[in-house]
Amino acid sequence: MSLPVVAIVGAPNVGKSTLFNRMLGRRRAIVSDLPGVTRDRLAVECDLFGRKVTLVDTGGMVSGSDDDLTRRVRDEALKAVDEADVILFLMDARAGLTPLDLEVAGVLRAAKKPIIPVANKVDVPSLEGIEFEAYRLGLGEVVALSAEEGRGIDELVETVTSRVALDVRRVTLAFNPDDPADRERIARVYRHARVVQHETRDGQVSIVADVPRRLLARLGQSSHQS
Ligand SMILES: Nc1nc2c(ncn2[C@@H]2O[C@H](COP(=O)(O)OP(=O)(O)O)[C@@H](O)[C@H]2O)c(=O)[nH]1
Ligand SMILES: [Mg+2]
Repeated sequence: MSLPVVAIVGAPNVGKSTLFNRMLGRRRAIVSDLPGVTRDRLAVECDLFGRKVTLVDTGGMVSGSDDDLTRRVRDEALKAVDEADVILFLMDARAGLTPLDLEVAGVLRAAKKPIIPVANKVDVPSLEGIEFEAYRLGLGEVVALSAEEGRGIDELVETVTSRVALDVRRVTLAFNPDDPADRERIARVYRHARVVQHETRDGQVSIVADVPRRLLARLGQSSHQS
């Protein structure tokens, strides 16, 4: 659970599951023309240009009256804000801003988490510029892409990795390789951090690494900041 969590949030049918699959590079989430077909929140470990994250597709069942729908979408956004380190706020650029988008934006704006507004369904160059409406939300630079056609995905991944990187600390870690608990910690560092330098001296292992903040706490006393 120590990987940074990147959650895809937004109103039904904006293309969250399509983007999720596209970022994973394989068909995992259930995508359908029918709104509300994704039954569960899906969380999958995902390698974004060498940076491992947990990617979350949100948006479970959405049915019932408009009031129910608004409540469910708001609940999903709140959950995502709670769990995620970075939030991809997806909108359908071709539909323009909808009341549901505004609802989600309201929830996200209150959160002190990095938000990347994304305008989806910009399938062809002639549609470029259609994302500008999303700038009205005042959530910062909008990434335009087409999850279905695979346009703009690399740019999005770059933006995500730069935001995730904000939550990384460069630390020097000292371990005793004779201690099984320390050996487990070393393995954890290699799994979840970017190792910059590894030295063994006087029977001690010294590792300089960019470590996600949330992992730091779990490495215990053998870590200290450089
Ligand atoms: N034209 C177009 N359609 C898309 C794009 N991304 C998703 N869709 C379609 O939008 C519908 C809803 O997609 P889905 O991923 O299930 O949306 P979700 O409810 O937000 O998870 C499906 O019919 C998708 O094929 C896109 O980039 N362009
Ligand atoms: Mg879905």
